[in-house]
This record gives sequence, structure tokens and C-alpha cells, in this order.
Amino acid sequence: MRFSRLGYEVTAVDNYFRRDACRELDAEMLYPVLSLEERARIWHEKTGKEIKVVIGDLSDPEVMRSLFQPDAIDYKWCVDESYTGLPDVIIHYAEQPSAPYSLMDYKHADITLSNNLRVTNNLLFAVRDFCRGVHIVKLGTMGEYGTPNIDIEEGWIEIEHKGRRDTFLYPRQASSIYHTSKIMDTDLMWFGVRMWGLRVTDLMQGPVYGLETEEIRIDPRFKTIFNYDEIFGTLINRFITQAVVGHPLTVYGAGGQTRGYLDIRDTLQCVLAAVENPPEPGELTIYNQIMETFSVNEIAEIVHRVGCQRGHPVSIQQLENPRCEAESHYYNPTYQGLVELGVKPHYLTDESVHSLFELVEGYRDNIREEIIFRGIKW
Ligand code: USQ
Repeated sequence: MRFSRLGYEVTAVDNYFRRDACRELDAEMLYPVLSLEERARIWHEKTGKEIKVVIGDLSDPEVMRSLFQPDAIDYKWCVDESYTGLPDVIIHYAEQPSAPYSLMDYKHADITLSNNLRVTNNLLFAVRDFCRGVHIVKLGTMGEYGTPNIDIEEGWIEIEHKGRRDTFLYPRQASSIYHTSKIMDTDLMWFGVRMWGLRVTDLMQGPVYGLETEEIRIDPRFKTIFNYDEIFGTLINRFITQAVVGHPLTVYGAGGQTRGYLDIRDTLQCVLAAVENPPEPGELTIYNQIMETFSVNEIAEIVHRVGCQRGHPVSIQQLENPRCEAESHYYNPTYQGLVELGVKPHYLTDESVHSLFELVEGYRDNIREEIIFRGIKW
């Protein structure tokens, strides 16, 4: 919707993986979200702009490749006669995104690895075979780096070894099968860049929070998916939902786990900045897509403070950590690249937490306490 508003011709491809998984795992979203087709129809009604929707599973190479056959998508609506039907930019979000999901059992680990790696591989080959000049924007994750005891650079590190120097991908060591699949994605992309001169931007994103985008103001039915359950919910969204329903905030272990966070509005700004600043052919550009860092305890304190101000009896509970991760560690990532491209961060202030509370409070009756914590173990 953001790109469409800015005048880009957009095609969205999805197989409803996440919605289906939410239903199967009894981890429903905070509110229902319309189908892509419905949203595209309302978008057209409200803005006069068209978003093409294709429903298909991109882990099937034939489905992926069909998108690159110029006749596959009806593009006659395009007035520019030089238009080929092939994209200029591909934004690759088509992945199983949850760490707990990937560690539920061997089947979910298998779904995660096969979906994520096959989609990435299918994309690489389709781009190699049909449109090498296209810019791929790939959603990576800060979790690829893990929590090393040295500063985290933006993607690359220069190493001096026995008197010689070279630049390498920054060392990766993830703590879930999901995060490990993203390391493998990065390796696949880097291979395509080196072998075939592809142009790739990898966005190393931290946990996202919030649900308020500019598009909601056009119509509230454009809200994005919001999960608060243990599998698909991320920390800040979860804590705010817990506070609203009177469930103790679920701090895992000692709560010193520090991560880089960002507001959903900044996610959109970052993807746009990446699209507007493409790398050269044969270049892999990596940005750390976070705006500030917090420990779990710091987030719990903010949510506790603001929740109490709003009349919620918020309590904090330290649970035995179901994950295998460092609970007290050094964390100093660099994240200047996207800000230098003009991204203006929205920070997590008491005021912004108040507005998140307000939005979630509106759906209080939908919150199901029993899906908040079930203890999926690593
Ligand atoms: N945590 C708690 N209590 C909870 C939930 C989480 O203490 O109730 C802790 C976790 O143990 C972890 C931290 O909070 O240390 C963040 O957990 P999260 O569930 O918010 O985020 P994570 O599993 O790391 O994954 C999320 C997204 C994933 C994205 C990643 C960015 O689901 O798609 O890649 O954030 S990052 O973590 O930077 O790799």
C-alpha cells in the first residue's frame, strides 16, 4: 500500500502461510484481517490505485518462475508502452518468521527450513534466468549475528590475519532454526551476487512493534496482522497485550536479553529507503534495521509504568527461560546506514507506548489469555 500510494505498480504474492499457521496452532491474531484480494479491492475503491494480487506458494519453483513470464500477470493497465511486465524491485518477505515455531518439533523445523531456503533459492534462479538487473530487497534479521562479545558491524567485518587483510560477512551465530535459516538465506544471496552479479539489499531487522501505519488512516481495514501469542507475537506487542488483559508480563529468564527494536512505521520507511538506494550489480548491501536497543527488563519497566498510569494492574513475572539464549551479554550494534539514507526514527517513548495501549485496549475482548504462554522449549 505504501509503494502503491507513492506511484509504484505493485504486485503482491502470498500463500497465507502465517494466517493458516495461526489458525492451525490456535494462535489467532488480535483482530481479523481481510484477505489480500479484499484489501486490494478496498484499496482501489479508496485510492483509485491498483495492487495486483497473486495467491501462490513460492517454494514451488514453477509458481515462482511463472511470475516472471511476461504473460503471467495482466499488465495492460500500464500506460507505459516500454513496460515489460518484469519487475524493477522484488521485496522478499516470503518466509516463516517465528523462532518458537521453528523449534516446536522436527516437523516445524523442517517446514521453516524448506519454506525459507526454497523460496530464496527459487527467487535467485528466477532472477538469474529472467531479469538479472532487478534489485532484490531481502528481509534478514539481527538475530543472524547473535550476541557476540564484540561490536556488531553493519553486515561486514574487515579481518587481519597473519599480516593480510580481507573483508567478510560479519560472523553469524543464531539461536534458533528460524534465525539460522536466515543466515543460510544470506549465504545464498551472497552466492548469487558473486556468481551472477545480482543486486541485493539485506535488511537485518530487529523485533517490530506497533500497528499504526499511515494506511490505517485511509481505512482501518488496512491494519496489518497483530499477534500476541507465544509463537508469532513479538515482545513489545506481547507485553502491551498482557498488560491490557491483566496477565503478568512474561519476562524469560533474567531479562537481560538485549535486542534492537523498531516501530512498524520505521519498517516501512526502511524498506522504502532501501528500494530508493539500490546497490550496483554484483553488490550485496546490508543494513541493520533497528532504531534503538533495550533489554527485556527495560521493556517490561516501560510497559509496567505506562500500564499502571492507564489503570491496568500490571505485574512482572520472571519465568524459567524456554529458550536457550544469553540472558546477560554485551550488545553494541551499529545501525547508522538507514538513518543516513533519511529514515526518521519513531522512538519508544511513554507517549508512543500510551498510543499502542489505546489501540490494543480497543480489542480487549478479543484477547485470549490461554494463548499467551505455553512454554515451547528450545
Ligand atoms: N521474550 C521474553 N518474553 C516473551 C517473549 C520474548 O522475555 O514473552 C524475549 C526472548 O526470549 C528474546 C526477546 O524477548 O530474548 C525477543 O523475542 P521476540 O519473540 O520478540 O523476538 P524473536 O524471537 O527474536 O523474533 C522476532 C521476530 C523475527 C525477527 C526477530 C528479530 O519474530 O521474525 O527476525 O524478532 S531479532 O530478534 O532481532 O532477530
